[in-house]
Amino acid sequence: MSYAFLHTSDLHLGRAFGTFPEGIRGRLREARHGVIARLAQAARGAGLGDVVVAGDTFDAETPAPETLRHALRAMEAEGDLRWFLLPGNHDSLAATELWRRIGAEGPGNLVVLDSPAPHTPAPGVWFLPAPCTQRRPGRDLTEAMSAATPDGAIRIGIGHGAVTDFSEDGSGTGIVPPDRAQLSGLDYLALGDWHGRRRIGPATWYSGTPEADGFKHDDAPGALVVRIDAPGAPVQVTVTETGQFRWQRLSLPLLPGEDAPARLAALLPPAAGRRDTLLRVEADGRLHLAGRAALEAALAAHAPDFGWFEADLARLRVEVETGDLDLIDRGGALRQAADSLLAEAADDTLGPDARAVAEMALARLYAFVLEVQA
Ligand SMILES: [Mn+2]
Repeated sequence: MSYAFLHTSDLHLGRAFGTFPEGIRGRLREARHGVIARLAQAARGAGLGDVVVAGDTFDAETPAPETLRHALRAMEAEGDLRWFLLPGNHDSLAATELWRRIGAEGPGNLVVLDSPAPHTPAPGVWFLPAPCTQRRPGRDLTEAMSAATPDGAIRIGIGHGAVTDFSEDGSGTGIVPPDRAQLSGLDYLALGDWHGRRRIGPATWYSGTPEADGFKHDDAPGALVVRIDAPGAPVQVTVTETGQFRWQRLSLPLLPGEDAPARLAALLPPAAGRRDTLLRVEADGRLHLAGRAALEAALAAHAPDFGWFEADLARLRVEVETGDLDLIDRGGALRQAADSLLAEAADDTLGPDARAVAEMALARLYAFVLEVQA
């Protein structure tokens, strides 16, 4: 007897991405919906018939009617697969109306694991679900995974929540014991909540979200193909990538005299994937005024390639040589402004914030003058 399935979690369908501009916001939402089809493809590609979503299928307890309906129809369209949904903390059982609608409008190939009672998806195989009863249950719901099953069964725990001391929302200590699989005699424990992929033990994994939603986790998002050859046999877990968008943080340490635009260009991802990349460049170190102006021009030139682009230069200091100010002007109002900004930037009696502002203002003035002269 063997069993295999696709383990995923944290689809967060309907997430609003409210802090992003409208265009990319819509594309990010659409990519989350599209992940249903990509998960189906991943399952089929691995020869699997069952997809288990370990919580947070939906971002909110009351998703927009079209978010819910589109998801249910997309799952229905993958008619050769079965979808098993566990209520997570974002879509907990407290969302009674959501789960009532899913029950009423959901397709026949969708199973809601809304009770901690063991559920058998295949002969000899038992799911031991721990659905979230509310957003913060405040107790270890995975105790239910110790429930008895017939002898010789494959036992698969399905839970959602933080293990020991880390949690996705940073809210403090978790409550799922990291050795839950051992404690409850599980062949595998499928967890959701953490949005990055993470192995907690040989038989315990967070799948992570199949479509990234932030810069926090570096691995390419995917789902887990879980194979159990026999009860008690070591589980085999492989990753299959499912993400559309890449969220990339790029650190750019600089030194005066360096060719900052060339350094930047060498670090940028290949041109082909840029439309589906959200890129955040974080520069630090020091540059001369001319180097900084060149870097800013290069950043502005690359930005439209990307789905979203942000450069953080707050930690990049400016190094000024006397000759640099001659490029602004040899005298007059602009030169006077430049001289006083330079004096302020070097003034030890000022706080670091005030000096940084003076530096940035000087860099702006310099870049502006170059622009006008060009
Ligand atoms: Mn989540």
